[in-house]
Amino acid sequence: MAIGSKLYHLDEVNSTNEYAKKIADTSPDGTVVLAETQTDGKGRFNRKWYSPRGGLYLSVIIGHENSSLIPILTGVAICETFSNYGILLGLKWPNDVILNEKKVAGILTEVFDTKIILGIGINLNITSFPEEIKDRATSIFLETKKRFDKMSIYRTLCLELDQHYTMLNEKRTSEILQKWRNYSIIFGRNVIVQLPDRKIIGRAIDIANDGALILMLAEGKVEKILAGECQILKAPPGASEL
Ligand code: BT5
Repeated sequence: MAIGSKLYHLDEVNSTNEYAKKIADTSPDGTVVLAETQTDGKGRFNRKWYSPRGGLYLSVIIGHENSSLIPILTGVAICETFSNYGILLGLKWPNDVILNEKKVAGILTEVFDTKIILGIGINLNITSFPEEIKDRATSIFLETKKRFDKMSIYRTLCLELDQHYTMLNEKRTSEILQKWRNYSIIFGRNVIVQLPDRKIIGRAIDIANDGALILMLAEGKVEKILAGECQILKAPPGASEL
């Protein structure tokens, strides 16, 4: 079933991902939960996602497949959605969508029973951010001074998600990865990656077929990172921020 052919459009909810989990086993794949605002929007690792009115918050219920490329194809679908409106977004591994060096959208994929719950938060018409995140977060409105029709963006996003999900099912992963590379803002930049047990510093050089980040380390060794948290370093390696 096409993504978005069944839609639960809520005014307020704790988290669209949580709501989607409740209806997952009785809903067809492609079902979307969309909310105007979330009272307990979630980021990764139990972090909070600031979700005032004006943003676009949705979760898609999808059949469980190899999930590692879902965040990758979702990032591409978000970028392609906005390029239809003349806005060039960028991608930072693994799940950040960036506009003018700040985070404008985030992706949270959760495996739930036999399904994947794909959560997407896009800061669309948000006019301000709390003090704690205002240096790192921005909205489409703040950067372009234009307000966009939420449902029109939503419909374009569903089409893009559907198209890229079909590509994944048809095993056209190299096309998805190539698009991701084209939108990436991290290649050639020095990054610090937080792993559960340590930090790695290196230069981001590519993403692998499974969506892993490939880093070139100072010693010349190449390291593949399957999951982690990546921050772009402004100072050169060896400087104090490290
Ligand atoms: C993410 O987490 O980027 C995933 C965000 C997914 C949100 C969607 S909304 C619909 C669905 N339902 C949910 O409950 N969640 C999903 P992470 O990489 O952990 O980023 C979270 C961090 O980004 C926070 O710790 C803050 O520092 C920052 N942050 C919080 N709210 C933000 C916002 N609206 N825009 C930009 N940055 C934000």
